[in-house]
Amino acid sequence: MARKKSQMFTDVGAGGETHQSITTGALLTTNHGMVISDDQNSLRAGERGPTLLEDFVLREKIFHFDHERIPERIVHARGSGAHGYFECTTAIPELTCASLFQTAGKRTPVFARFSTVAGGAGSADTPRDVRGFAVKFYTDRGNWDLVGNNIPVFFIQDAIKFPDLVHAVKMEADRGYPQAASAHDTFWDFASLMPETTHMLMWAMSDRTLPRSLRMMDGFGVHTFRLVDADGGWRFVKFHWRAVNGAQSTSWDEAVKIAGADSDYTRRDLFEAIDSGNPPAWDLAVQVFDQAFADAQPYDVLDATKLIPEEDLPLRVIGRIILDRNPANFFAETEQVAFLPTNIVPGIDFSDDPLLQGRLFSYLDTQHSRLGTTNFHQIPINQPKCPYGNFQRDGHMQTEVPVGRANYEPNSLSDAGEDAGPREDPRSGFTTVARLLEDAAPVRVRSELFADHYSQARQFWISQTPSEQGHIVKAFVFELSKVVMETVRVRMLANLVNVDATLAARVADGLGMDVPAASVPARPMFSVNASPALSIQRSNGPSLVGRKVAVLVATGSLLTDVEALRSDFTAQGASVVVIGPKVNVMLKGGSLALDGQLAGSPSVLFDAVAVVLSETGERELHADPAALQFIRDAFVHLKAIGYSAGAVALLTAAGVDIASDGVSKIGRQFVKNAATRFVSRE
Ligand code: HDE
Repeated sequence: MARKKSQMFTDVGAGGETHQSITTGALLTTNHGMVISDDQNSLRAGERGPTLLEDFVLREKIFHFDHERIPERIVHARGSGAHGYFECTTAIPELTCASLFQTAGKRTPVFARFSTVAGGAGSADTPRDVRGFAVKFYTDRGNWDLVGNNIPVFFIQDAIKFPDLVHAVKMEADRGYPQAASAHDTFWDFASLMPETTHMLMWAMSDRTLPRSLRMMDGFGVHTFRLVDADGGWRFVKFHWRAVNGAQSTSWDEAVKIAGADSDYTRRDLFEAIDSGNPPAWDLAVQVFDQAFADAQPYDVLDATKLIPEEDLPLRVIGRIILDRNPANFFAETEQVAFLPTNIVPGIDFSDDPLLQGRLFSYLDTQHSRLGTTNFHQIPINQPKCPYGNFQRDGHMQTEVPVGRANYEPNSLSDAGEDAGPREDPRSGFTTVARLLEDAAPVRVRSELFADHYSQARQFWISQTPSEQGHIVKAFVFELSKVVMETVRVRMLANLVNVDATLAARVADGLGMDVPAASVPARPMFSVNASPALSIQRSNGPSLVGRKVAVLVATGSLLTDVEALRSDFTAQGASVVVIGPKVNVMLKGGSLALDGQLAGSPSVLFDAVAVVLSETGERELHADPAALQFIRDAFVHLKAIGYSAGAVALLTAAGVDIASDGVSKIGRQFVKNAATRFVSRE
C-alpha cells in the first residue's frame, strides 16, 4: 500500500502490511520508528556530566555508522555506475532466442559499472590500469550480466592463476605499496615468468589503459560465448562495445597530473555528462562464428589471451546502450551491484574457456562475502525486473515474505486449494547447449595452441601508429625502471624480443640495458598482418562530442569572444568551461562568474584550450606560474590551442610557437582543431 508522506505516522495498514523503507519522512525516527526529539545532543548526567549508556538513540546511530562500510571488491574496487537502457537495433532471431535481441527497437533496462582493477575504492581514477566494463541487462527473461573489460584479451589463460596475478599486481605484501600501480617488482616478476601475459601487457602498456573518460573507451566481453537459437543450434560469439563518440586517451604525463588535480576525474566526468543531458552511448557488436571457423584459426578461440582480428571477422552492430540516469545513491546502487558471469538468459551460453569457467564460481562466492548474505539478489539494484520465484527460503536479511505452505516441490497443495508455487518449464527455461566433451578424462593440461604467447602480441605492436608505438616503449621503460630486481627486467626484455626486436631494443635503450637473447617460445609463432582496428589513432576520427574546452580569461577579456566560443562548441556537442585567476572577473562587456579558478583547473582536465586575453589581462597572468603551466601543458599534451591577439605574449612566454600545428587564432579553425590532438607535435 502506497502512503503519502503526511500520513506516514498515522496510517499503519490495518492488516499490518509491510512497507518499503521510509527515508524521506517528515519526522526523524530511530530505525524502529520511534520519533526522535533531539538529534543534536546525547543524553548526559547533567549539563557537563558523562554520557549515559541508556542513550539508545545515540547508540543505535553510532552502531549503524560503525558498520557503514562493507568489504570492498578484491579487484575492481574503484568504480562508477549509471543506469540506462539497451536498444536492439538489428534483431537476430536466426542466431539467438535471447528475448532482448528478438525485435529491433526493443528496449531493456541496464545498469553499467566501470572500474579500475588494481586500486582500492578510494584510489585515483587515472592510474595506468585496465578498466572494467560491466553491464547488467534486466531482460524480461532474467538478468544477463556481460562482465567485461576495456581490453579484448586477458593476462592469463586459466582461472587457477588469477589469485597469483592479483596478489602480484596489488600493493606488495610486506610494504603495502604501491597503490593502484603495476610498476613494481612483484607484478613484473610474475608477468615475466608467465609469457602468456605478453599480449595483454602490450595492451596494458598502450594508450588503452589511460582512457580520457569512461565515456571514451571501448569494451569487450573478452571470452568466447555461445548464441543459441530457438532450435538449440548454436554459434560462437564475441561481444564488443564501441564508444559511439570515439575512443580517446590521455598521455601518461597528463594522467599523472590529473591524479593530483582531480582524483575523481572520470567519475565526475561520467556523472556530469549524464547530469547535463549528454548521455554516453556504446554500440553493442558481435563477431559470430562456427566451429569450422574456430578450427581454421592458428589460435584457440577458447584462449582469453587471443582475439579475433576484425579484419578476419567483421563486427556486426546489433544494438546500443545509452546511459541516461545517474544512481540516486552511490552505495545502494554502484557499491552494492553484484555482477555474475553466471547471470545469463536463454539464448546465450558459456564456452569452455578455462578462464571463464573459473569465473562462473568466483563471483557468486565473492558477492556472499561482500554483501554478507545469500539474499543479495533482493537488493533493489540486483533484483530482476521480471517476475521471479523459487523455493529457496530464509537466510540472512530475508526481506521477502513468502506466503503459504509451498516451500518445496513437487507438491500437491493445489489439491487443497492452496497456491502450489512456481514450476520449471522445459520449453522456455534455460538449457545448456548439447555438446560432446572432447576428452572425458580429467587432465590438468591446456590445448596445444594455448602455448603460443607472442604472435598476437606482435600483431598488436605492428598495428600501432609510430606515435602509439612510442607510448608503448615509454610505458615499458617507466614500469621496468621501477623494478629493482635486475633479473626480472632482463627476463622481460627477453620475452619482448619475441614480440619485436626493435621494441625490445628501444625499451632496453630507455633503461640503459643490453638486449638479452630471446626467451625460447613454447611454440613457433604464426605469421600475422597488421590490424588497423587495434589502433585507437587509426580507428577513431576527430570528434567534439562530449569534449571539454577551457577558455582562459582575465580582466578585460572580451565577453563576446567567450560567448562566441561557447555557442560554437556547444553547437557541436562539446562544453565550455571558463577559467580565470579569480572566480569573478570583470570582462569587457560585463562581469562573469567563472567556472573555475586557474590554480584548481589546470589544462590537463580539458581537451582543448582557448586563451582569450586583453593586454591588461595578459599582464595580469604574465608572471603567474599556473597560467604558464596551463599553456605549456596543453602544448605538450598535443591539444589544440586557440588564442586572441592579446594572448600572444603569454603563449610566447610559455614557450609556445604560434606557428605550430594545432595552434590558431580563436575562430573556425580552432573549433576544427579542438576535435583532435596534434600527434605531429610529439
Ligand atoms: Fe573478475 N572479478 N575475475 N574479471 N571482474 C571480480 O567480483 C575473477 C576477469 C571483472 O563492477 C570480483 O564482484 C576471477 C576477467 C569486472 O562490480 C571477483 C577471474 C574479466 C569486475 C572476480 C576474473 C573480469 C570483476 C571482485 C579469473 C574481463 C567488476 C568483486 C577467472 C572479462 C564488476 C566482484 C563490478 C570483479 C573474480 C577474471 C572482469 C573477485 C576469479 C577475464 C569488470 O569475483
